[in-house]
Amino acid sequence: MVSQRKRSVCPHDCPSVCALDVEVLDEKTIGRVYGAKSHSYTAGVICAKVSRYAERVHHPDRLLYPLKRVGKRGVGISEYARIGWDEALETIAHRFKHIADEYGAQAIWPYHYAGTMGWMQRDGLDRLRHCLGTSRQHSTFCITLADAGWKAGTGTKRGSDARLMHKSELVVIWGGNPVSTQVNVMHHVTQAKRVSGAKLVVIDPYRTKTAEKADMHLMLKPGTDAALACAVIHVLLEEGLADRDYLARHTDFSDVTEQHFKTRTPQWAAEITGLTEQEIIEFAHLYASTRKSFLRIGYGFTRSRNGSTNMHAISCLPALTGAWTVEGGGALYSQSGMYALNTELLRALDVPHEHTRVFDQSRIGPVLCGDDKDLQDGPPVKALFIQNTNPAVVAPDTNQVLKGLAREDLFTVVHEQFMTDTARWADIVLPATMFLEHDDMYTAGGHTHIQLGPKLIDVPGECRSNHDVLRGLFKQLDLHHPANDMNERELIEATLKASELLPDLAELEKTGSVDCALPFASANFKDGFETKDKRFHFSPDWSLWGPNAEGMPAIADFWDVIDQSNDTHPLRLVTAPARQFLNTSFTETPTSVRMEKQPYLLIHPDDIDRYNLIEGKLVVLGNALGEVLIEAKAFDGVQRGTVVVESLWPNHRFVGGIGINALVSAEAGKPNGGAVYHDTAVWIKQYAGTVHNNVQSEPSDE
Ligand SMILES: Nc1nc2c(c(=O)[nH]1)N[C@H]1C(S)=C(S)[C@@H](COP(=O)(O)OP(=O)(O)OC[C@H]3O[C@@H](n4cnc5c(=O)[nH]c(N)nc54)[C@H](O)[C@@H]3O)O[C@H]1N2
Ligand SMILES: Nc1nc2c(c(=O)[nH]1)N[C@H]1C(S)=C(S)[C@@H](COP(=O)(O)OP(=O)(O)OC[C@H]3O[C@@H](n4cnc5c(=O)[nH]c(N)nc54)[C@H](O)[C@@H]3O)O[C@H]1N2
Ligand code: SF4
Ligand SMILES: [Mo]
Repeated sequence: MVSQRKRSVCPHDCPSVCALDVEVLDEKTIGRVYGAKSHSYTAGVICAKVSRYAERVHHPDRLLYPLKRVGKRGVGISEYARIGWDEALETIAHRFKHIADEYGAQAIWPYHYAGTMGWMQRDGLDRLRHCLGTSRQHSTFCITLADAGWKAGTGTKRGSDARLMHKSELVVIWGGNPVSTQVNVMHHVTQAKRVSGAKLVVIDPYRTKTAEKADMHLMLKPGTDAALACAVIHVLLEEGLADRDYLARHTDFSDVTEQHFKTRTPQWAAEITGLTEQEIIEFAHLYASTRKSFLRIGYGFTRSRNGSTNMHAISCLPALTGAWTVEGGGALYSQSGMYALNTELLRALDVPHEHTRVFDQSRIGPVLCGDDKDLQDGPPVKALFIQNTNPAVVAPDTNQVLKGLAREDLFTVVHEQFMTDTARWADIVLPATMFLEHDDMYTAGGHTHIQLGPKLIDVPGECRSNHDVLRGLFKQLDLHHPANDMNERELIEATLKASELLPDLAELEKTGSVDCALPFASANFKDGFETKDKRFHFSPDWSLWGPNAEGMPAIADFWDVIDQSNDTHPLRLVTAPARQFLNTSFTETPTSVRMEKQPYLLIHPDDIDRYNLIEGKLVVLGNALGEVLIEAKAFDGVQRGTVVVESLWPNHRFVGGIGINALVSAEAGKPNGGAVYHDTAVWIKQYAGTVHNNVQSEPSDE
């Protein structure tokens, strides 16, 4: 076979959802991966880690056969023996039936997240939950706090088309680090600079690679963004820079709102954010200088106990200047709410399921450890069935998670591509296909296309797709659902057919990608927001967006419920994404690991002196939840009192064997839950032990 370029889609959990051109060398092998030039959002740009995907697909450590554990829990591949699929599925079905008989099916918890964003492979697990009557999952790792905050004002989850950024005169990247986390945004920022002479503002607690490119970097304290937003609103109102007409016609702005913002002065915000009054006023003036201001909003500032309120306060800004009314103006958090995909068949929503309990995904530690409140008077969890996620590393409160996974009476199945920190605890490990080895369909957060990712190469070893594993398991459990009579393609076809306003499979297949963008007037809410009164809400009804709205501010405001630093815990920790990893994916590929080297703590040089630390040596970070050993690196791109660890390194990459989420609380953000990854107060001290080499040798990285 002659090498060919074939169209695909990046399956990873990244808003860019890039259209890919994959070099297919033969039936089994890929070469380099490129961004599709013809795609209007991807525009030929993708991140480096995915361009070298051959390292991941053809990795020597890929799981290729079903395994059963014959040795110790938590250790790794040496403790497993190869088995056949029949034995694997029979064992799982047998144990599930046994557990369901003894404790009820709700003692089984199918657990998943977004290791792949393909609808077929990611969301099919709901069918098992619904048809077997197991416990369900409230997914709270990522978007929950942000969603509630954005919807509180706008009533929906969509925003301005990022492809209009070339018309913007000001781009504000707020709480995101797209150079690392969604590189395509930077392509559109470059267009804005070139075509419209745009200025770039970045708002982030540390000098990220994105902040290095900014005309203005506001380096505020983590969790304080709402104070900055409120002070900007104050300046605009006080100095006559607000679009009063827009406020009157399109929002719920009132005298009470006006009085509220009178008290939110730059001086007030300076104290909370650690910025100077001058910086805040300068930013307010810049924001007011043009309506062609594009807010590209990330997740960073929402991963705090007050995360939803931070998002809501920031989402107020375009209403102040009327930026929504012009092309190149407005804001984008995510477009994912604009696709009217009908998932009833895929997720077996037709099967009654409301009676079963729902666990908070981020509270897997307390759930497995038997927390009464989490268990909701139901049986303990006796079995886990995990797809597309690595909770031993990514979930909050690692000590609790590992304690739970270590339970001798817990039966754990992990369906994975690699022997992750989570898979090491499993009784049965199943080998999973990668995106180039199965069919799937993708929608996006950063743009407006629906895309098809077809199977391009042969399946290695005995890997099976999530969909196929579910089909096999249903059979063994004597369960039936029409979705299991279909292969992925048939299920995609049926799903599209049942969805309004979306193309059919034949149309999708023609180019691999169909743009579902709304006309400008709808996209920028000129014909109304999706609230009841069609107005943007400065005073949201938080109870619409989650059950725990008590105490949330009545009008956009800084909500002081974060884990503030104090005398015993003087530092605030941010656990931002590392550039060469994607969550824990790519922590197995040699080039990514080589480039990231090892876990580091970024800390201000003055704090190194203040806490008598030695740069380049191990320090201990700790709080009531745990302790983490990590090497300190002096870095002046951060305020004193803030420290940053770029993640998500596997636990075994830390000298103490436990990673950064050991310090992150499993407390649920309000009003609807949500993990608080960047909201942690810690103490620090020099490590007195003798271990200095932080990189453990692992065969996978040689
Ligand atoms: N400290 C800290 N913790 C965080 C974050 C942070 O910023 N800081 N970020 C949080 C966020 S935003 C998120 S979304 C979560 C993400 O956490 P995860 O969803 O756990 O992370 P991923 O690495 O994206 O994917 C997990 C696994 O899915 C597997 N996988 C991929 N495709 C397939 C497939 O088709 N089938 C099967 N069976 N498996 C597959 C991959 O091999 C990978 O090991 O982490 C959260 N944790
Ligand atoms: N390379 C790489 N790319 C990724 C990922 C990855 O792990 N690595 N993860 C993927 C996933 S699942 C997601 S959800 C997205 C997330 O991507 P982003 O939207 O970029 O969000 P975060 O991961 O939360 O963090 C981004 C930035 O927010 C900053 N931040 C933290 N706290 C605050 C705060 O209180 N205020 C402000 N203003 N900023 C704050 C952090 O310092 C960081 O630079 O990226 C995706 N892309
Ligand atoms: S930027 Fe995001 S969507 Fe694009 S290739 Fe990289 S990880 Fe995938
Ligand atoms: Mo995420």
